[in-house]
Parts: sequence; C-alpha cells; structure tokens
Amino acid sequence: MGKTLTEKIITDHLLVGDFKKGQEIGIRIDQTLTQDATGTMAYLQFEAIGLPRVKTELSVSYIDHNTLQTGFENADDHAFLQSIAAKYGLYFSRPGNGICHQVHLERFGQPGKTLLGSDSHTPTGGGLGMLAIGAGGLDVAVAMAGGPFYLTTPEVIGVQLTGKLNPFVSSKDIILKVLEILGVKGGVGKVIEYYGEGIKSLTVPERATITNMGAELGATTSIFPSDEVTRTFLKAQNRADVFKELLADTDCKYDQHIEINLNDLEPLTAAPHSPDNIKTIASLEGMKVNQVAIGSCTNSSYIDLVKVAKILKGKTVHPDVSLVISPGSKQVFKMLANDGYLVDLISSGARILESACGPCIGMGQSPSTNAVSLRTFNRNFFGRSGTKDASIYLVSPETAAASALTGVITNPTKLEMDITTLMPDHFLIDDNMIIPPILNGDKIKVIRGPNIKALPVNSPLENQLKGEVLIKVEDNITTDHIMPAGAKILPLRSNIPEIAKYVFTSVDKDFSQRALDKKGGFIVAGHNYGQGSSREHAALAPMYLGVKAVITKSFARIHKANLINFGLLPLTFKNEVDYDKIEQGDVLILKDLILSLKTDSKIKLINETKNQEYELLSEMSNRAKDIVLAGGLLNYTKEI
Ligand code: MIC
Ligand code: SF4
Repeated sequence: MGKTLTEKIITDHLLVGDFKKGQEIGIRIDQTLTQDATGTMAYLQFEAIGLPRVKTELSVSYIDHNTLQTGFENADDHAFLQSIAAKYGLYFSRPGNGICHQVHLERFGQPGKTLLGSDSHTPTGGGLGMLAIGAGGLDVAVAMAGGPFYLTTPEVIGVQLTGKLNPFVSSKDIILKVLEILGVKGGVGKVIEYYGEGIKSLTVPERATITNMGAELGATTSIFPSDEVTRTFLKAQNRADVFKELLADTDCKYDQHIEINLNDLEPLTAAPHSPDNIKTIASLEGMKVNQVAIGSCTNSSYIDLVKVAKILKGKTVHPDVSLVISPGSKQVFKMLANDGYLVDLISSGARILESACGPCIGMGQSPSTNAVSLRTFNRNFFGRSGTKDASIYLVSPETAAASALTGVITNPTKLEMDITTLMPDHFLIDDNMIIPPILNGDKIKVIRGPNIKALPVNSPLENQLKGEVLIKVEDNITTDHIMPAGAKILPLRSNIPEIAKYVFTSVDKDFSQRALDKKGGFIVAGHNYGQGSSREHAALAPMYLGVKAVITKSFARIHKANLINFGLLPLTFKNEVDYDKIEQGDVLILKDLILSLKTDSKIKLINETKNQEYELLSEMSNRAKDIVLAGGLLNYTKEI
C-alpha cells in the first residue's frame, strides 16, 4: 500500500519507534522557530540544558508578538532574545520584519523538512509541504539541543479538494468549511493532508492560510504536497534550490476522508466565540460592524492585501468603522508600497499597523464596548480581543474589505469588479532585518533585564495528592481562558511569579489568590481542555500556584504535552458522568500514584467531601509518566 505524505516525512525523520497509529514516536527536527512571547522561556530552558550552540540545521528567533512597548519589559525581552541568538547560533528576525509564520514561509521553509515552533500556528509551513508542528517552548529547546520531538503517531485525514473557487470566495472559506465539518477537536491526534485537482489553483500563501488554521481543529499539523505551485513560489522567493517534489502515493489510504467541491463554497464566517461556529456571510448580511482588522499569520500575504487594496481603491472606510491593516511581513509591506497598493489602503482611511501580530493577540486595537469586529484572524476566543463583550467574527480579507466600506456585514460576491491577483514572478527580496548566526558566540554576553526571572522548577510527584478543586470549568476551555494574553499581561511572559497572578482571570478573578491560599489543588475540566495556543505559561503558572493535577474529559494536544513537561499530572475521567458529580471546593485525594503510574493501573480518585470514588485514566506513554514522576522534563533529563 502506498504512503501518505505525512508517513513519508515522518519515516524519513524517525529516531524512536515505528509509524504505527497511536504509538509514541520520536522524530528528528530540522528547523525550529520561536517568537518573543514564548521564546524567552524556550531559551531559558535551552540555557538550562547547557549546550554551546543549537544543533538544528536552522533555528530562527522572531520578534512579532510583544511589539507594543508601554514599559521596559518587552524591549528588554527583545534585547535578551537578540543576545541569545548571537550566542547560540540562531537567525534573529528583528521587530518590524514580520510575523514568524509569514516570514518563515517566505524565507526559510523547505518542502520535506520538519519544523518545530513554539507557536501553535507553526503548521503554516505545511503550505510549503513541510511537516510543521507547534509545541511548548521546552520541547523546542530540546529540539534545538538535537533531541527528538515525541508525538503520537497520528491518524491522517485526507481532504480532497475538487473544482475551483468562485471569485470573492477564498482559501479562508475553505478552512472555515473544514472547521464546520470537523469542529475544534476534530483534528486532535490527526494530520490533515490536502490533495486533489482543487489544490492546483491555490498558491502557497493560500495553502498556508488553510494549514495555519488547522491549529483550530486541534490537529497535530496540516500539509499540502510540494508540487509545481510550490516550485513557482520558491522560485519567486529566489529559493528554487530548496524545491523538492513531494506527493502522497496515489494508492495511499487515509484514515478518514473528506471531499470539498470548491465550486460549491460561498463566503463563510466563524461567529463568536469559537472558530467552528460557522455561518454563511449571506445569513448575517446587514449586521452593523464597528471594527475590521485585516492581518495576522492567517491572512496577511501580498495576494491577500492586494485584493483588499483593489476593493478599497478610490473609496472611504464607512464612518462608523475603524479599519486596521497589518501586513504580514516587511516583504509584503515593501511590495505593497513599491507596487502602489499602499496608497490605496492609506487613502481609504485604513489605519496601517506595523508588521506584527498586533490586534490578533490583543496587542492594541481592542474594539469598543459591545462592538462587532470582523477579523481575518484565526481565533475568536472569548476575551482574546481585549474587550470581553465584543463579538468577533472571523472572515476572509474579501469579506472584511467589502464590509469595511459599507459598515455592515457584506457578501463580497456581490461586488461588481475584478480583483483577480496573480502571484508575483519575483518577490522583493531583502533580508536586511534578519541577523544571521555568527560562527562563535562564546564571548557574547546575554542581556538580562530585571523582568526576566529564573525558571521555576517542579519537584518529583508525591505518592499521594490531596487538595481542593480550585476551579471547575466546562468543555473547550482555551489557553486564553487559562493564561490570558493582551497588552497588559504579555509583557510578563518572562516573569512567572507576576504572570501567575492572572491565571483564569477572565473566568474567575480570585483563582490565583485562592490557589495560593489553599496551597495548590486540582483543576477539573470538560473536553478539549487547553485548546488554542502553545503557551507553556498555561501550565507553568498553575504549577507555580501549586496545581498538581488537572482532571478532564479530554485534553488538547499541546497543552497536555506542556502539563507533562512541567510535571503536572494530566488525568481523564474513565466515566464522563463523574465530571458532573464533582464541585468546586470538594476535597479530592489521589492515592498510590507512583505504583499506579508505574504499573499502568487505573488511578483511583477519592472525593472526600462527597464520600465518593471515581476511576481516572492516565493516558500517557511510559516516557511521559516518568517525566511527570520526575517533576518535569528538565528534572527527567538530568536523571537519565
Ligand atoms: C496565539 O495565537 O495564541 C499565540 C499568541 O501566537 C500563541 C503563542 C503564545 O501564547 O505566545 C500560540 O498560538 O501558540
Ligand atoms: Fe501572532 Fe495571531 Fe498568528 Fe498567534 S495567531 S502567531 S498571535 S498572528
């Protein structure tokens, strides 16, 4: 039987185990990327490992998230990261050079290579035929040190695209359709592989929009083949030399199969507050809009923004709408200027922001009270925009631009104009904002501002854990609920004691103090706990507050790995009904943990308050269990 693309790349990089569904494997990582909001932790951890230089083929440190400098903290972190890059042999992408995923696609991504990034949208690289996976900073640190990246051999979902998109329907609408079909946990433990006639009409940045938002399916990653379209893109980036054809075998068998006819698609949106709450734009037409934000690693490529400029040209943004646009990279920004499109954007009244994540992570541009905000981004989680009562709708650039002009949700397919935009034959190449690695960084002194605090470490797991249920939360809790971002909290990413004060603030503002007062305890949650970002702060900060175990119906992949990496026990209910029996404040006891974990037996949970007993499962590999027993990956690594 033939092989899927996923199987081909994984077997090519296999260091530990066999490609057998459900089994843990370790793969070699060729490239890594970090961004500034997760990078400081990743490099503190890399320093703790103690190597003189990264061992990957290529590692890049990007500055793109924490770019509002309302105090010294973010600028200090940037200086730390720059000095780390010089010391340990990394490329450094300076602030202003763009969003990590967009820049990586343009300048570094290579078909057939593995990429591990401390950001959940690393699968953007799948648009180029890379196996690109998001992970916590510690996993990225280990990969930079040359260690394998461990994952569960995924199932592979084949998504066959047929037909061709109609004008004003875009790749964003394709991924929104996939989200409608699979939902936010439909991709957990799976890789989504795209193929079929329909992919031939999608350029690499359009493919990257789709693989980027595969993160919202909970997927391990998403990938397109590397074909003539890929070759054309790489050639236009002056990088034809790294092209390599990579296709799935025609007789390969997918574990699940989905077919989407592109001719049938219409403009879609993800309505508040979940990326899988899909509605047609047609059904919402006429709804008043207060803000439109165009950008993010999902939709800020040159083609995206040229289409926006063509729609806005010669017109003015509606008086009741604030339109903000952030070009994805300096390359995109410069080409928009060079080709005259920037003038059209500026003339329309769009507020142009720097090439960075910006409003996507709540770094400014929070909408007004009760606002409706249309965003070309990938996440509309509750509170993420910085305005709790705002309603965020995720849309394509075409829908966003059309609606910015009318002030109401507008179906772009009704526009009578031609915005066909072809991929440029040559992108403007200028890597002057990327500092390449130096040969020997021994003499470089790492710059450490006062906001950069030492990494807290956990202690080995105790045989018995007793404590209160500090909080009980429902299904699909995101890392934005657990460890909020935004302009106020993000500058504390390298200061765990400070950032820990904000754990769960959007859900329960007393959580942090309660956890400290009770000297720790347990978190109880529903399905898909920890979906969304890769931020390990969502594990590290609860750990700092004394949380020892998280008991759920199920976990999101990256968050579960982060809990394990920091020695927090991730447990699931054997019988989901037991979730209903537990309340916040109940005193729980977990007994004989060491033996139970070592012998793989079920774990007994005693609810002292209710005088009940439940059965829990520890669904982890033996290696993961040993890591938790040791109190986290750094302790475990020292032990072996
Ligand atoms: C996000 O989109 O949520 C982020 C901010 O990029 C995160 C990383 C972080 O929290 O720093 C992600 O996607 O992993
Ligand atoms: Fe940045 Fe938003 Fe992309 Fe995260 S999703 S990397 S915050 S642009």
